[in-house]
Amino acid sequence: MKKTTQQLITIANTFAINDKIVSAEPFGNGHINDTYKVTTDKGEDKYILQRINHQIFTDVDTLQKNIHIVTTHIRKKLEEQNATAIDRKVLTFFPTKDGQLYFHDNDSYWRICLLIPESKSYEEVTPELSYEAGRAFGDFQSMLADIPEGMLGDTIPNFHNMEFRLQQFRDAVHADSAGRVATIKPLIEAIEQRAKAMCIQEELYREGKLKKRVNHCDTKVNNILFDKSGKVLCVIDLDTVMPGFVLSDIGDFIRTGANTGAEDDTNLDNVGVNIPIFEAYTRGYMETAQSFLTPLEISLLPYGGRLLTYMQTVRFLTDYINGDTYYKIHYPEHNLVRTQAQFKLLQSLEEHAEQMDGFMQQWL
Ligand code: ADP
Ligand code: GN1
Ligand code: MG
Repeated sequence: MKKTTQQLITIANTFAINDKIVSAEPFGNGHINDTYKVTTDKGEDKYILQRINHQIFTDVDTLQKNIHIVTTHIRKKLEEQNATAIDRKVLTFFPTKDGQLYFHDNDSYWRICLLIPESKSYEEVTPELSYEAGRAFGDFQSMLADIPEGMLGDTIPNFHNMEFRLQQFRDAVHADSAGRVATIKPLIEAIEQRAKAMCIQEELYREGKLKKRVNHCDTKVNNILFDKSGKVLCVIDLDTVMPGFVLSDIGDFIRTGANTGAEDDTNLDNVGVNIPIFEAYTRGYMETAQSFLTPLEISLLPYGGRLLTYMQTVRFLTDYINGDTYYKIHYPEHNLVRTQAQFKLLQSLEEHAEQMDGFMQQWL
């Protein structure tokens, strides 16, 4: 249910913050949660209020506990490194006045954190920003590497499990609940042709050759905050931090940051891989992640870009087939447009596979 500004203000004031909130307005470009910037009576834009999408994150308790563990863990690491301005480098969440990690108002779940001032998220990056992002996500993974196994729950089970995503896709095609399957046969075929080659992570895992690590699992370029000088401040959007395969995190960045077009570009001529962005990200990432990656993981990093782009093609098309029940859409065919743009990017990544795979040789 949509909330009035007054209702949002009342919700924000249920949290244990030392400020009086007087206004709230929509903020950012996420596809999942509802994000608001809230302002205090002193005129400061000081907090981010979010309604958690509990149709998608059905276990809000596990979700908020994960975020609490992850942010506390990173804060401790930063303190040990004597880092300065820690509140700009890790998200700071506030409990409710009665000590809960979130607030439930009968129809929705809410949380509040500090808005990181003078920060910026990008939909498009330069090679310089990409290099910084690579370093930041490598750092992020290495800071979380010592979280004991079993401590974090799966906020969305099988989130980046390609076999599972294909199963959901095939179920959707079979049910054809929105009557759209007949119009998208070539896309369905293109997905099926690649299905086996895109499930090698799950196979390698079963063979004991690939292990799980704590990943961010949504390393879209707009989930990083930069400062004015182009240095990374903070990794945000921690809903999906959970154990998974390491390729997820480089993959989603290549998918979003190293795309010459937009995720939902209507002009497919705009869409393709931006090699300098890929190379800059990889260089930054290898600087902070090389110490914990295995040679197999290193050699597969560009495959991660193809995999996550393929996975997103499958997920957008599945949602289109299901009648648009998952992602927020801005017009009726939006999920189909997103699918076509992702598929075009996938084809471009495939054309450049040899070159991108070859780039990893310097670390092998
Ligand atoms: P979603 O899950 O819907 O993508 P995000 O948590 O990524 O939601 O937030 C959406 C956008 O809001 C981000 O891309 C970023 O621009 C902005 N944002 C979120 N948290 C903060 C914060 N603490 N400080 C500044 N900006 C933020
Ligand atoms: C969603 O929340 P947001 O917009 O950062 C999605 C990701 C997709 C992405 C596609 C929980 O991310 O997995 O890759 O959209 N998050 C969830 O843009 O499904
Ligand atoms: Mg986001």
